[in-house]
Amino acid sequence: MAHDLKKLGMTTRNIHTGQHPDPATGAVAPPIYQSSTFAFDNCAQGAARFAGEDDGYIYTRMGNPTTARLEEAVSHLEGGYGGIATGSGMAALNTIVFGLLGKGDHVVATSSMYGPSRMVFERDWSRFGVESTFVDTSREDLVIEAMRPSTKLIVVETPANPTIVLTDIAKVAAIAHERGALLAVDNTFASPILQRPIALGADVVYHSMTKFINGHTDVVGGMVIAATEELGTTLRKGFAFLGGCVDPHQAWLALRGFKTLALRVRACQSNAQVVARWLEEQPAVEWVRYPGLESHPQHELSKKQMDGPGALISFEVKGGIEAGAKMLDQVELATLAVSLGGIETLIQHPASMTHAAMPRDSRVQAGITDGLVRVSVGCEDVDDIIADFSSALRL
Ligand code: LCS
Repeated sequence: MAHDLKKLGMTTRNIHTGQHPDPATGAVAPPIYQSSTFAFDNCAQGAARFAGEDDGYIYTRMGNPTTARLEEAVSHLEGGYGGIATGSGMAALNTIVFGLLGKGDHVVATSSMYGPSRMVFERDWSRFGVESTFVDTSREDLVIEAMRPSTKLIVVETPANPTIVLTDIAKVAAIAHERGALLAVDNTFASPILQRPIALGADVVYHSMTKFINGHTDVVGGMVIAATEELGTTLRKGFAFLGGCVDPHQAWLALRGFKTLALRVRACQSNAQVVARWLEEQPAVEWVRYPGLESHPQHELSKKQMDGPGALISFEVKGGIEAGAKMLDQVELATLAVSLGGIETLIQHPASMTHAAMPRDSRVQAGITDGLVRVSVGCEDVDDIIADFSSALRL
């Protein structure tokens, strides 16, 4: 089945990948292998597994049958060699850095990315000799200027959190490869339903699975997908020692959520398009950034690189942060909470929340203004979302 799936549509593939009946019992829903360790038939078999000569399971930090289904499913949609499920999106990013970089290596990354993803380079990986430069990766001239002979990795988040700025993946992949570097893309905001970076030239894709992949605001997890077997093997070796594995029950929940990824993403996206257009017409709103609007500076790139503009919108209420905070305090249907990509509408203020750990100067330079509000549009009836925002803006 897995072989033929590649020829089918995205929704069909999403529903069926990783979902084969359990070979032992025929169970249609996958079993949860809630076991930390797996018995060997004899010493020779145990030794063969440790030597990589036998594919069987050893220990859940290294691999688990429930988790493997999720890894197979996500990497299938991403078009990658194999997935590595991690305990969080941060663990996914750190698995990549831990597996690929060392002292003296340099990273070029998107200046407007999830705050902790940036801060872990500036505050933590720098202590281990990994250097980093953050630039607006939507500008190829700035990416080229930032490259050094020691640059081993470019990390791009597109659409970026929370500015919704897009980076041209194919162009940045070419810049990386011409200079002997690799490209990693955070595909959390788009999900593989809307964007498949490996097909555009990325070497590694990663996710906060906490978001669209799981989609129900009840799991924290991450995923790393390598484009090639060689890279996948290197990353998995590092991952086994870094130790950021996901619990099998969490993996099972994420796999259950994943089955409806295409349905959820398209439903959230169609609401987001309506909400973004409505926001743009409101006199109380200063500006709106959403790739599905003609006013987005990279509207054309979104059509070229993505199969849809997604469900994340950023905007600013006239009157800056005070006016924005007033709106956030007044919403009733939308939930004032960080995170995104669930079936419910979430709204938050990055400068004081998700990106608060970044120094203000870096935030402003990255385009994360004090008044920016980010909304992750959910699957509710769109008229109800608009009614909620309308009354919150009026109060
Ligand atoms: N990458 C992106 C684009 C993210 O938005 C996040 C989390 C991460 C990686 C890290 O994933 P985690 O470890 O949380 O699973 N973004 C969050 C946000 O915008 N609000 O709360 C978390």
